[in-house]
Amino acid sequence: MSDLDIIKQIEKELGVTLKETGEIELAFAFALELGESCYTTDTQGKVEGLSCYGCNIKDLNRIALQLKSLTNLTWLNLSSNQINDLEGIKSLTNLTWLYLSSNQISDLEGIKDLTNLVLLDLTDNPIDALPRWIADFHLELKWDSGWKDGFIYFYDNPLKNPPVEIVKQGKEAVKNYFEQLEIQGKDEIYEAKLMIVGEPGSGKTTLMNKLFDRDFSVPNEKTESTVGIEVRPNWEFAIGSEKDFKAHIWDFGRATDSVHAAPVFPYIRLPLYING
Ligand SMILES: Nc1nc2c(ncn2[C@@H]2O[C@H](COP(=O)(O)OP(=O)(O)OP(=O)(O)O)[C@@H](O)[C@H]2O)c(=O)[nH]1
Ligand SMILES: [Mg+2]
Repeated sequence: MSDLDIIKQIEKELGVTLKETGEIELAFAFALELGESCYTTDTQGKVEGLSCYGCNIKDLNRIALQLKSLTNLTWLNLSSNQINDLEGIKSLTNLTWLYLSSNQISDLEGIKDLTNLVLLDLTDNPIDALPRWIADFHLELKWDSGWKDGFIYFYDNPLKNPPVEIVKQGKEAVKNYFEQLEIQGKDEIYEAKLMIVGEPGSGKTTLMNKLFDRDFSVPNEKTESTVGIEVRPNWEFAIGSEKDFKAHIWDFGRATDSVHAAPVFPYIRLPLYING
């Protein structure tokens, strides 16, 4: 079966028309800049580039056999589909450029053996964890989206393990993260800052005292206003897990009410607010 027969099969299976674009540079422009579905052939008429952009592909196995039969295929664009399983491209080891942005990919196992890749675009997928082996993969990791060779692009993925801040620093930092994890293990931190903000005299300090001591009785006489910010650490309470939760309370005083203190909030990491 010729490569063009295979292209026809893919068109039929996906219900799309693929445009012959001639040169790979043109295909690049058509596929990546215009989001077109197209293919490109070499001088022998063998397909070397294929773009099935936005072809509504959920199950890659529908065209896996055809992709495998395109033996000269090095450039593949499957962006803007709903692919979540990469099993269908696992054995396409000739691939050099692979575009998988805007899909439903979270498991990267299918690209592990694609050792000839020079660019892999995984922008805008639901990847929240990277596999350990990615730190030894031959491409550099980049928190970005782009078309420069030498990188795997991860922009717009909800990465937690390792966190985005680590991925932004590149492969060496990711490698270091995994090594530290192996050495030190992982631990959950049940700790937070609790900021009590509100109008002067609205009862912030009283609330803090009550949180620390249930029996604290609300004074009848006028109390002194808080000056600045009073920080009381270690308010502990059970949350039904093996550890108690610990909160460090920040009580904002009259001159540092919510309006005046608002500019400092973004610089205080992970706070909980009570706004009176
Ligand atoms: N009746 C009643 N009085 C309260 C309550 N909470 C606070 N108060 C009284 O309100 C007054 C002000 O309370 P604080 O807790 O000092 O208020 P605050 O928001 O910390 O005030 P600043 O530090 O000046 O901003 C005190 O006289 C308290 O006794 C409450 O729940 N009920
Ligand atoms: Mg106060």
